Amino acid sequence: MDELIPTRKLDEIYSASALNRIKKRYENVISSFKRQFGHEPDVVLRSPGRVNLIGDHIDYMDYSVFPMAIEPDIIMAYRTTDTDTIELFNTDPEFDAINIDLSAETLQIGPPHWSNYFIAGHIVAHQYMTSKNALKLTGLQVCVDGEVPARSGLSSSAAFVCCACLIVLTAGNVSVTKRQLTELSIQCEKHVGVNSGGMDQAASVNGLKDHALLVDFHPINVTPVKLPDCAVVIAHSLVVADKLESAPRNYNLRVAEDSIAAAALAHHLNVDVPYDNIIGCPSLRAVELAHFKTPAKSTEEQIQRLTSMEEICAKLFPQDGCTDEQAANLCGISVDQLRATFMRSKLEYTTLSLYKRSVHVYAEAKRVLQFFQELSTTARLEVLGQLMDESQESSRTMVCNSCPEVDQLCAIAKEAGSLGSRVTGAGFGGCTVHLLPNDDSLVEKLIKAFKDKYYSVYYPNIDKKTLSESIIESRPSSGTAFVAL
Ligand code: NG1
Repeated sequence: MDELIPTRKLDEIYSASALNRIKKRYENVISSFKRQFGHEPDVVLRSPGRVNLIGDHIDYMDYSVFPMAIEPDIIMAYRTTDTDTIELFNTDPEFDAINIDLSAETLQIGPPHWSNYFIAGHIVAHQYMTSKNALKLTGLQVCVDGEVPARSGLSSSAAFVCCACLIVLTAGNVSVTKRQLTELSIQCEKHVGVNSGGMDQAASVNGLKDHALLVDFHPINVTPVKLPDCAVVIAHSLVVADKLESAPRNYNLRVAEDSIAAAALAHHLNVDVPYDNIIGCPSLRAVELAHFKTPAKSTEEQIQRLTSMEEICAKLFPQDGCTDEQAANLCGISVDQLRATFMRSKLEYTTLSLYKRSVHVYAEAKRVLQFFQELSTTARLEVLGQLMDESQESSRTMVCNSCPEVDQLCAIAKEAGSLGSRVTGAGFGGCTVHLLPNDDSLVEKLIKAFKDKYYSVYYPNIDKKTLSESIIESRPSSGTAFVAL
């Protein structure tokens, strides 16, 4: 992670079979840039989306996750100008062009608009440059071209903020390592309003061809692990999960519930934990570390510890949820303190699901370890698939971030021979991920089953383009890079 963001040629980034199409895509980005701004861009760069193989809704509790970068990515081409404006343009007409005024002292996130993700990258890069006394902000002309489906759980937003942050830094003559860009881009989405963990940005920046990535947090670290001979197929449920709009009842609520569960556990176990997670509260991992005092000596011991944390949660928390009064009581604080500490962003709920969420976190953290252990030893696809299926069951029943359409896609996939099928990323709709042996006929059978039993049944009027973009077979791709054309 300590090398500078690389410059790569197209054939180092994309698979051979995609190259012809990709070359046309880049030609289109350059000609769109010329049409819009009257000249060529100075620099072209890209950052990929990601699919998470296993380990969801645990990164913000500091537990390791297992994503891989995918080929669909966001490309940005830019040129610096001596104006006080960022001129943002998107090749997709659904996203209207916009000029952002740079003359104000600091940029502010505005009402919901795609450009907010650029502004978030700009704010974070600007703060970093100020801290390094490297302040040289310029005007920018930027053309964006995205192939990561938005609001689908494949991290289009992370790919976007990684590109935006890198543009502002590079235009200001600041070079960054992969580690620095990972750490900076993790801060971006908080500005837009989602208290996100760091999985997506870590995967986007550090992606490596043919490798999945074990991402650890606190401190952040990425260990590439070669995937065995297998196929990974992604299918979009086409249920659009608007993470920002639904954050108070979905994503941000999960972060708050886990944080409250951590504080309650710390109180119960009589341990001190730092209040330093993404919302300034304790993490469930910090409680585990404080409870066991010394690091586990082996994966087996770590797995046992996680099992015993699960058992403690199951005894401590009521299974049908807690009122604010019960939660405050469990944490040993008043209801006012509970709200002031854990509910600084707006939340919508009837009861707090401390039991379900905390048991999921410890169980899913365990599955990630088992997945990693299996991959690093015998790499049996059936075992990996089984862990993915168990993860899906936990999403469905404990995190409650699956939905009937996602369940349906997983059931169709299992019937068609998938070894493991689950919702990926934040969920609440979005994409599913499926593991198969590397066998073209099996992959074709699966894709046909999705088309016949899902898309043509639930979306009979689906157009060809949407259908082809909804099913992605992707090898692990490389991460953020400047592109040598
Ligand atoms: P996606 O699927 O990109 O919305 C979100 C978070 C991750 C992680 C997953 C759930 C952001 C940018 N990303 O991913 O950090 O928490 O949900 O595992 O919010």
